[in-house]
Amino acid sequence: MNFRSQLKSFQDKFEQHLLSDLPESTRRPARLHEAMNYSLQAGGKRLRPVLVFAGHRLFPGNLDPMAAALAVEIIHTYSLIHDDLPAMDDSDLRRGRPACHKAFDEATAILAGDALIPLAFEQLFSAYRHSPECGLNLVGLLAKAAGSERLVAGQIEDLLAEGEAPDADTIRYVHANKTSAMIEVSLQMGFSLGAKNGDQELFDLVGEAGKFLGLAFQSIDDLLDVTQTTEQLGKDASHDGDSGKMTWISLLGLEKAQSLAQEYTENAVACIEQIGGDNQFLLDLANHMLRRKN
Ligand code: GRG
Repeated sequence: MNFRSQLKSFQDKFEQHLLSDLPESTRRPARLHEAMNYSLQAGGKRLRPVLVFAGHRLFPGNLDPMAAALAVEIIHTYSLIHDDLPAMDDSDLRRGRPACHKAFDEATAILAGDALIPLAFEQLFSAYRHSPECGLNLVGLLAKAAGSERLVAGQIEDLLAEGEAPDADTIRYVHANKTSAMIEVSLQMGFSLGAKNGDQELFDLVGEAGKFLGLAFQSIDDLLDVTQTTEQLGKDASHDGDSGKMTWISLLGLEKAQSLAQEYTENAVACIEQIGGDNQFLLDLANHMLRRKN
């Protein structure tokens, strides 16, 4: 299967499970489940689930990575819902449609995000309870990546830096945590469900690949914010400049920010080559991410 067909096949399989494995919108309290499903089923690139599958594919094992893929996308979706709130990034548009707090209301959006967090861990519990050592390991990895020293750390430093003069240390910290944390852990969770689960050196290398992929992804996200339209992005364009965000572009300018994205991708590719295994899909994905337009 070529890269594009494989990517589509991963995305399609994931969408099917998202429809069948999660609480239905009609289940009481319906407004809450409706809001959770509204945001979860709004499409999106499903990059993090694809990374779980790609991480698993490196050295495949017997455990199904689907629940891990659902768990990371559920956490990612909660973070988007909360990020869009007026108290944070104040965005009206997400994944090509009104943000959750616009389609419902702020209180419902906060609660939908809140309810998604335990739902992610419940997925891991249900799917991997018969392999408790592996299941607990995944719970720990995801909890740490989503916690106060990674995802939430990146988010608060990003908010605190708004309007400040850009500096490289802050930008790197924010990107490494707000963006790379979830990308890293997606690859590592997939890898941990595979045959080389106990290999610490490989696990660290997989994390390193994820870190660079995340740094590249965020640099490109910042470039797209200034080069693409709202329609192309499915979220508000020129948002970073409007809200005084610290980005590589504000520090280095467009051209240098573009070279940095290229450099991070090359670093990711070097790690992925060193990992070995069935790494062709992940290599292709790294290059695909560099060329993305939304
Ligand atoms: C609220 C704790 C908390 C964290 C929010 C996700 C996030 C952190 C902020 C959103 C803004 C942003 C630029 C985050 C960096 C990560 C990122 C680029 C998220 C968007 O991910 P995509 O492009 O979105 O993969 P889709 O919709 O395709 O899933």
